[in-house]
Amino acid sequence: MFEKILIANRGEIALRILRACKELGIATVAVHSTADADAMHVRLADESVCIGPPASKDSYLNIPSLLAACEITGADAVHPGYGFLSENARFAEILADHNLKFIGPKAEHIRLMGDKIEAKKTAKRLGIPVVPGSDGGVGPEDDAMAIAREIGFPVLVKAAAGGGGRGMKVAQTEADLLMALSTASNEAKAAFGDASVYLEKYLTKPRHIEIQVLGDGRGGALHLGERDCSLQRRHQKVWEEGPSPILSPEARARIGGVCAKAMQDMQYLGVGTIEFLYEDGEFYFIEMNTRIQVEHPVTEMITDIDLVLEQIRIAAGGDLPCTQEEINIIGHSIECRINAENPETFRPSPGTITQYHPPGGLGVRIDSAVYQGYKIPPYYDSLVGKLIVHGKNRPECLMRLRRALDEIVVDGVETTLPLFRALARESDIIEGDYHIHWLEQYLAGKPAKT
Ligand code: MV4
Repeated sequence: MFEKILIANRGEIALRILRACKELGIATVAVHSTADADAMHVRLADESVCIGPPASKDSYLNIPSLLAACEITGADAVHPGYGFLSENARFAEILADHNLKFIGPKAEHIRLMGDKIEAKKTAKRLGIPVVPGSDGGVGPEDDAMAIAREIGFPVLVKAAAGGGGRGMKVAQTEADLLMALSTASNEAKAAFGDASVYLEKYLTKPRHIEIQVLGDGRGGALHLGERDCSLQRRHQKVWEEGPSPILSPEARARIGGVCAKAMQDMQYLGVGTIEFLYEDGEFYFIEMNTRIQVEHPVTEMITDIDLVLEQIRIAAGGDLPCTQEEINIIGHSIECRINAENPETFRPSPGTITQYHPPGGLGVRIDSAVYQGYKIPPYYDSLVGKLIVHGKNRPECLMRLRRALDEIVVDGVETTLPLFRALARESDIIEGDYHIHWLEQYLAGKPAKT
């Protein structure tokens, strides 16, 4: 097992990783920018190193500074959390070159899944159902119109280097196709330095359902059920839950089995998430994330498996925690991402938290790194914390969610709490009847107060 882990992240996920290290008896090194000197992860770690000025590119993304921090503290492994360097294959390789373990998948798998065209080809080869589309990129030499007609309109133009919704364009009809291709390609070139695009059948009202997987890197792999992350705004997840309100145990076992088998075949190492669109009873692969995700607690609550702890054990060469048969989905869990933003305009609201009272009681979990008097800096994401609730079934989970949302106090900054208090009382949400465009439509129908 590792002796000392450097946590190359900040905020709630740095604290989450710290907790797993404590349980495993592993010493911790926090790194921080000058803006985060008073952060909770710095206070709770065994040691801390300042790695640069506030801008992420000069601190949390600064590889030479991170290597120096490992060197001076004697850390033997690095946990990247999510965001920042978590899906940077080069970083994983550089750590290996310096005899440091990257707590994450093999560099080749991070790189493979970072290229959306290659990821989709791999998924298809491994037997994962994909969205009908062009087999690979569509270049100037290809007859894009013929491919699009074959797929059937509407079609979606996606960037190979994209993900998270950037560089996507819908072509409703043939007349839109050439414009959609050039716009998407130009945007992709500007944003990622890679103009490659591909075509897919555009699914109009799907749900976003993702499967959590865990692999030992030696051909052993499990699936841990799904999370329904359909409630998003501008490609930012807002509310995540598991199990999905609309999936049968048979459908779960079937798609989960396909994903676990695929991870066994590629000898995947560590945690991963296989993202699908789900429409009319069918799953369509869109991408795979090779990191621990923000919404991982939903899966932890319904499986009672500590994903971050298992991630660390597996990176150190350990075995999977159990067999597939030993994984049971227990009850229901919902996570709300509480952001320091205006709940109507979503404008960031950094500043000092003047009053803070986290909710408690049976089935209520808060993953957060804030405290009363903490000043949320303006340089990073606006996540104040995650409220995760669990119940023996969805109605009980919703009941506890409403109770916890009424109890929590976060004063001094604007937060998205009023949005969640409203969502938890909406009939479509209570019935589980929503899709990937539901939240934006709901917000559009509720004009901001003047
Ligand atoms: C799609 C799609 C419809 N059809 N692909 C958006 C982000 C990226 N991960 C994939 N995305 C989509 N891909 C096809 N073929 C609709 C979306 C999409 C979306 C997906 C998941 C959650 C929210 C979304 C919001 C808008 C569009």
